[in-house]
Amino acid sequence: MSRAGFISFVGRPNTGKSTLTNALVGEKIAITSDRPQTTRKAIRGIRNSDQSQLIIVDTPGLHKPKTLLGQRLNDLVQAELADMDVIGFCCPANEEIGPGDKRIIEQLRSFPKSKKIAIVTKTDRVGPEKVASQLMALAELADWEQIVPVSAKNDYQIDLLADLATSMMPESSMLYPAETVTESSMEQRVCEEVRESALGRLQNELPHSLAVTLDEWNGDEIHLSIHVERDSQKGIIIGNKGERLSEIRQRSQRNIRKLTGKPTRLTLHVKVSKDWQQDPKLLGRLGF
Ligand SMILES: Nc1nc2c(ncn2[C@@H]2O[C@H](COP(=O)(O)OP(=O)(O)OP(=O)(O)O)[C@@H](O)[C@H]2O)c(=O)[nH]1
Ligand SMILES: [Mg+2]
Repeated sequence: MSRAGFISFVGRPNTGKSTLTNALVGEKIAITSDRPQTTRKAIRGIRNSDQSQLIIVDTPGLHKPKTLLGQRLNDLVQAELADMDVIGFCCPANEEIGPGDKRIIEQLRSFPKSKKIAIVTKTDRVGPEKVASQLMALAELADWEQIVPVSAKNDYQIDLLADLATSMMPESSMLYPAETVTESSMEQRVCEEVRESALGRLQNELPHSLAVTLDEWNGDEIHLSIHVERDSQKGIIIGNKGERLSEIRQRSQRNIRKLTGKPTRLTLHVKVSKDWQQDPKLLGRLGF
């Protein structure tokens, strides 16, 4: 009998949830960056094998919300967790466990039906003693079924984590067609590629202010809008003589061509959607 079911990764922003999701799926289905709050949707990735299907739900990092968007992202995570077979709490090896982590662990008690495991991420960033002390510190905080150290960067214990999670799944026939890797549409993935390229080139608070929407997809031509919150941010994205926008376009175009397998051409527009993170109407229009 085959096994299939759902595991969701939760944790503070920037703890490596999306990178781990990609490593388990074996393909980039979620964007990643060193800016917190990179993920803004629950993204489903699927790891397929002959006898099992592991559906991985990558979620936005949980944090104290400062905006209506932040509040909606937190609510979205809570809603996702209700249906999980397993919840994997992610905590990086190279950061002290703090109040933010403890608050999330506390919240996990509201989901008694899901099995809980703790995952220590980014073990390549520290020595073995620090990994061991992180494992012990986590063990004190909750009654985990398992605690697993991994490094997505070095492919350390990724297969082991997959086997372990699969063994915790119910017996079930396959839930998706065998070759499916994600539920995200090509349109969503294209928008996310543009946002990832932009995130990599910005500093401070601006990353939070970005959203990307698709205006038109016509054969090999794709037109997208990068939304910012204020007029002053428009200039920053465009850069001196349009240099930054041109870099963002080139980099995302390269990544999108890998996705489509075609000589796709991007056109990017920068738009001001005033204070969209706080505006219920604009949030709705941008898909939140
Ligand atoms: N060295 C190292 N860095 C990692 C590893 N996993 C993730 N990172 C880095 O950590 C940063 C955050 O990774 P993400 O996967 O985007 O983190 P996240 O938890 O999804 O973040 P949010 O979506 O903002 O909640 C990125 O710069 C990654 O490259 C790892 O195993 N080793
Ligand atoms: Mg993420």
